[in-house]
Amino acid sequence: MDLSTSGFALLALVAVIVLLLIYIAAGSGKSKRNAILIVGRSGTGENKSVGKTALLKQLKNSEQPKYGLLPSLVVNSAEITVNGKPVRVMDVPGMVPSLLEDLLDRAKGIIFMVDSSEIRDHARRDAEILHDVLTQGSIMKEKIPMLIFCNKSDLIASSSPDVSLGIRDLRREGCGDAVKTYLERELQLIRSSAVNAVETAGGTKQKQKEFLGFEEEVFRFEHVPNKLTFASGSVIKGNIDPVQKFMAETTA
Ligand SMILES: Nc1nc2c(ncn2[C@@H]2O[C@H](COP(=O)(O)OP(=O)(O)OP(=O)(O)O)[C@@H](O)[C@H]2O)c(=O)[nH]1
Ligand SMILES: [Mg+2]
Repeated sequence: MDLSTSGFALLALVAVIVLLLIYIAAGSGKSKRNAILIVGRSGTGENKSVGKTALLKQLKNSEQPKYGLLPSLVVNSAEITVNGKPVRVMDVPGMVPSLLEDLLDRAKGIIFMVDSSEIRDHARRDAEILHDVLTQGSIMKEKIPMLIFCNKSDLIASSSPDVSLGIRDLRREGCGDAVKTYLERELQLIRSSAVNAVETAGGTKQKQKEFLGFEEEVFRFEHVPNKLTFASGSVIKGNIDPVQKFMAETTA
């Protein structure tokens, strides 16, 4: 091999390495959906939070800490084995909503938790967070699946009628009907005020945000393109089968 040939070979090798590095860098920059997020409101004072950290602990160790739980201020993350495969699960603290926006890019699936025993008092806050998540551009466009998990079924009184919404017995109607009805009503109201606020502020809709449902129709969950599943359970009672089913389906 003369000098010019070996020089050329060296140059080609350097070019290949550079291209390889660029390819790797570009790949690592892409959003990688590799985690299941647990999302939902936090509580203050008398009001209890929905149970996200409790759920993560249940998934990880099948038990709850002896001395209860404090509100989380950081993201709790754990690797859970689902069908023999490791799955990253992240519990996003309700007290720090700013953490949610970036993490949504990592979501392969979302477990949205509500406290079904307190849905009547907290449906507005629950729905605000749900609205933020569902209208985030990529979550809607990529149709990221979501489980709406109505926790604390152990605390629901046997009859909690709400005549104005046609709810006769929250315990019997459960997550599928009663909680869905509360959230739909609030999402409809939030949706209207969100459009009004944006239009007043600048005349154009926010970037990255999608409109929830159809503009001419009263909001229904059926209008959302994502696959939404509603299920009830109780972390404290170890009744989290719907969560495990959702995780298995989402990561299959
Ligand atoms: N009765 C009952 N209590 C529950 C259940 N799940 C969680 N809890 C309790 O609800 C409280 C709040 O639970 P956390 O897991 O700390 O709530 P969180 O959603 O992580 O709240 P933040 O970290 O503040 O966002 C704790 O006292 C839990 O023990 C349940 O199924 N039933
Ligand atoms: Mg927590």
